Amino acid sequence: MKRNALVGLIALAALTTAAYAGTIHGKVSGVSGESVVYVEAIAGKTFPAPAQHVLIDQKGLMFAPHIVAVAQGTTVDFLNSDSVAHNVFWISISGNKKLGHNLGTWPKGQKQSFKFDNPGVVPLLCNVHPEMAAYVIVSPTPYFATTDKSGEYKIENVPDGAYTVTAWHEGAKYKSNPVKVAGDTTADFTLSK
Ligand SMILES: [Cu+2]
Repeated sequence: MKRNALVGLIALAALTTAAYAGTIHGKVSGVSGESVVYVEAIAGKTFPAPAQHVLIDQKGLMFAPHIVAVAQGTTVDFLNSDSVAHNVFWISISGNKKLGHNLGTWPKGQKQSFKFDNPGVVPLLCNVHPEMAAYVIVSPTPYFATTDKSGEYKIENVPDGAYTVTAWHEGAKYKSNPVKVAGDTTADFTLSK
Protein backbone atom coordinates (compact mmCIF):
# COMPACT_ATOMS: atom_id res chain seq x y z
CA MET A 1 0.00 0.00 0.00
CA LYS A 2 1.22 3.47 -0.79
CA ARG A 3 2.14 5.59 2.16
CA ASN A 4 -0.40 8.33 1.33
CA ALA A 5 -3.25 5.85 1.21
CA LEU A 6 -2.21 4.40 4.55
CA VAL A 7 -2.03 7.85 6.16
CA GLY A 8 -5.47 8.58 4.73
CA LEU A 9 -6.90 5.39 6.18
CA ILE A 10 -5.43 6.09 9.60
CA ALA A 11 -6.84 9.63 9.52
CA LEU A 12 -10.28 8.31 8.54
CA ALA A 13 -10.21 5.74 11.32
CA ALA A 14 -9.24 8.46 13.82
CA LEU A 15 -12.10 10.71 12.67
CA THR A 16 -14.63 7.90 12.91
CA THR A 17 -13.47 7.04 16.40
CA ALA A 18 -13.57 10.68 17.48
CA ALA A 19 -17.14 11.15 16.26
CA TYR A 20 -18.65 8.11 17.97
CA ALA A 21 -16.55 6.92 20.84
CA GLY A 22 -16.81 9.67 23.45
CA THR A 23 -17.45 8.59 27.00
CA ILE A 24 -17.74 10.72 30.13
CA HIS A 25 -17.08 8.86 33.33
CA GLY A 26 -15.99 9.68 36.84
CA LYS A 27 -17.07 9.88 40.42
CA VAL A 28 -19.40 12.10 42.40
CA SER A 29 -18.03 12.48 45.93
CA GLY A 30 -18.90 14.48 49.03
CA VAL A 31 -22.31 12.79 49.19
CA SER A 32 -23.40 9.21 49.71
CA GLY A 33 -25.68 7.17 47.49
CA GLU A 34 -27.01 7.78 44.00
CA SER A 35 -26.47 11.01 42.10
CA VAL A 36 -27.45 11.98 38.56
CA VAL A 37 -24.95 13.40 36.05
CA TYR A 38 -26.10 14.90 32.76
CA VAL A 39 -24.91 17.03 29.85
CA GLU A 40 -26.68 20.41 29.77
CA ALA A 41 -28.45 21.71 26.65
CA ILE A 42 -26.17 21.99 23.62
CA ALA A 43 -26.56 25.15 21.52
CA GLY A 44 -28.13 24.38 18.14
CA LYS A 45 -28.95 20.78 18.99
CA THR A 46 -32.33 19.21 19.66
CA PHE A 47 -33.13 15.59 20.33
CA PRO A 48 -36.25 13.57 19.50
CA ALA A 49 -38.46 12.61 22.44
CA PRO A 50 -37.73 9.00 23.46
CA ALA A 51 -40.50 6.61 22.39
CA GLN A 52 -40.03 4.33 25.37
CA HIS A 53 -41.97 5.13 28.53
CA VAL A 54 -40.42 4.93 32.00
CA LEU A 55 -42.36 3.45 34.92
CA ILE A 56 -42.50 4.80 38.46
CA ASP A 57 -44.38 2.53 40.84
CA GLN A 58 -46.09 3.48 44.07
CA LYS A 59 -45.71 0.46 46.27
CA GLY A 60 -45.51 -0.01 50.04
CA LEU A 61 -46.23 3.71 50.48
CA MET A 62 -43.10 4.60 48.53
CA PHE A 63 -42.24 5.75 45.05
CA ALA A 64 -40.06 3.16 43.33
CA PRO A 65 -37.47 3.97 42.20
CA HIS A 66 -36.78 6.98 44.42
CA ILE A 67 -34.64 8.74 41.79
CA VAL A 68 -35.32 8.46 38.07
CA ALA A 69 -33.30 10.18 35.34
CA VAL A 70 -34.92 10.57 31.92
CA ALA A 71 -34.26 12.50 28.74
CA GLN A 72 -36.38 15.55 27.95
CA GLY A 73 -39.62 14.53 26.26
CA THR A 74 -39.88 11.18 28.02
CA THR A 75 -43.31 10.00 29.14
CA VAL A 76 -43.38 8.60 32.67
CA ASP A 77 -46.14 6.16 33.65
CA PHE A 78 -47.10 6.44 37.31
CA LEU A 79 -48.58 3.16 38.58
CA ASN A 80 -50.35 2.61 41.88
CA SER A 81 -49.66 -0.92 43.17
CA ASP A 82 -50.97 -0.32 46.68
CA SER A 83 -54.46 -1.04 47.96
CA VAL A 84 -54.77 2.59 49.08
CA ALA A 85 -55.22 5.55 46.76
CA HIS A 86 -52.13 7.57 45.86
CA ASN A 87 -51.69 10.99 44.35
CA VAL A 88 -48.82 12.46 42.31
CA PHE A 89 -48.01 16.15 42.23
CA TRP A 90 -45.06 18.51 42.09
CA ILE A 91 -45.03 22.17 43.03
CA SER A 92 -42.28 23.19 40.59
CA ILE A 93 -39.61 22.05 38.16
CA SER A 94 -36.17 23.34 39.17
CA GLY A 95 -37.94 25.94 41.31
CA ASN A 96 -40.19 27.20 38.49
CA LYS A 97 -43.66 27.14 40.06
CA LYS A 98 -45.36 27.73 36.70
CA LEU A 99 -44.36 24.15 35.87
CA GLY A 100 -46.04 22.71 38.95
CA HIS A 101 -48.70 20.09 38.24
CA ASN A 102 -51.15 17.75 39.97
CA LEU A 103 -51.78 14.49 38.14
CA GLY A 104 -54.64 13.50 40.42
CA THR A 105 -55.37 10.57 42.70
CA TRP A 106 -56.06 7.03 41.57
CA PRO A 107 -56.60 3.54 43.00
CA LYS A 108 -54.70 0.27 42.82
CA GLY A 109 -53.79 -1.10 39.42
CA GLN A 110 -54.33 2.16 37.57
CA LYS A 111 -51.77 4.51 36.11
CA GLN A 112 -51.49 8.05 34.84
CA SER A 113 -48.90 9.27 32.38
CA PHE A 114 -47.06 12.55 32.00
CA LYS A 115 -44.70 13.70 29.28
CA PHE A 116 -41.83 15.73 30.74
CA ASP A 117 -41.12 18.34 28.08
CA ASN A 118 -39.32 20.74 30.42
CA PRO A 119 -35.86 19.83 31.68
CA GLY A 120 -35.02 20.13 35.37
CA VAL A 121 -35.53 18.58 38.75
CA VAL A 122 -39.09 17.43 39.48
CA PRO A 123 -39.70 16.74 43.20
CA LEU A 124 -42.58 14.26 43.30
CA LEU A 125 -45.00 14.19 46.22
CA CYS A 126 -48.22 12.41 47.16
CA ASN A 127 -50.83 14.55 48.90
CA VAL A 128 -52.34 11.50 50.61
CA HIS A 129 -49.04 10.47 52.24
CA PRO A 130 -46.79 13.41 53.15
CA GLU A 131 -43.83 11.07 53.75
CA MET A 132 -43.79 9.93 50.13
CA ALA A 133 -41.18 11.68 47.99
CA ALA A 134 -39.15 11.00 44.86
CA TYR A 135 -37.35 12.83 42.08
CA VAL A 136 -37.50 12.82 38.31
CA ILE A 137 -34.40 14.43 36.81
CA VAL A 138 -35.25 15.49 33.25
CA SER A 139 -32.00 15.78 31.31
CA PRO A 140 -32.00 18.29 28.43
CA THR A 141 -29.86 15.85 26.43
CA PRO A 142 -29.84 12.06 26.01
CA TYR A 143 -26.41 12.11 27.68
CA PHE A 144 -27.06 11.30 31.33
CA ALA A 145 -26.41 8.61 33.91
CA THR A 146 -27.29 7.67 37.45
CA THR A 147 -24.29 6.86 39.59
CA ASP A 148 -23.95 3.62 41.47
CA LYS A 149 -24.04 3.74 45.26
CA SER A 150 -20.31 4.57 45.41
CA GLY A 151 -20.80 7.59 43.10
CA GLU A 152 -19.28 6.11 39.93
CA TYR A 153 -20.98 6.90 36.64
CA LYS A 154 -20.47 6.48 32.92
CA ILE A 155 -22.20 8.30 30.06
CA GLU A 156 -21.58 6.60 26.73
CA ASN A 157 -21.83 7.67 23.06
CA VAL A 158 -21.18 11.37 23.69
CA PRO A 159 -19.85 13.09 20.55
CA ASP A 160 -16.57 14.88 21.11
CA GLY A 161 -17.05 18.53 22.02
CA ALA A 162 -17.21 21.10 24.79
CA TYR A 163 -20.13 20.76 27.19
CA THR A 164 -21.45 21.83 30.54
CA VAL A 165 -22.00 18.80 32.73
CA THR A 166 -24.11 18.92 35.89
CA ALA A 167 -24.09 16.61 38.90
CA TRP A 168 -27.21 16.51 41.05
CA HIS A 169 -27.78 14.82 44.40
CA GLU A 170 -30.80 14.91 46.68
CA GLY A 171 -30.35 17.57 49.37
CA ALA A 172 -26.99 18.82 48.02
CA LYS A 173 -26.08 21.84 45.92
CA TYR A 174 -25.81 20.79 42.29
CA LYS A 175 -22.60 21.57 40.45
CA SER A 176 -22.06 22.38 36.77
CA ASN A 177 -18.58 22.06 35.27
CA PRO A 178 -17.21 22.63 31.78
CA VAL A 179 -16.10 19.32 30.31
CA LYS A 180 -14.21 18.90 27.07
CA VAL A 181 -15.01 15.47 25.69
CA ALA A 182 -12.34 13.86 23.52
CA GLY A 183 -12.77 10.11 23.43
CA ASP A 184 -12.57 8.61 26.88
CA THR A 185 -12.99 11.57 29.26
CA THR A 186 -12.96 11.79 33.05
CA ALA A 187 -15.10 14.28 34.95
CA ASP A 188 -15.25 14.10 38.74
CA PHE A 189 -17.53 16.16 40.96
CA THR A 190 -17.47 17.04 44.63
CA LEU A 191 -20.83 18.09 46.03
CA SER A 192 -21.72 19.53 49.40
CA LYS A 193 -24.92 20.32 51.29
CU1 LIG B 1 -49.50 8.08 48.55
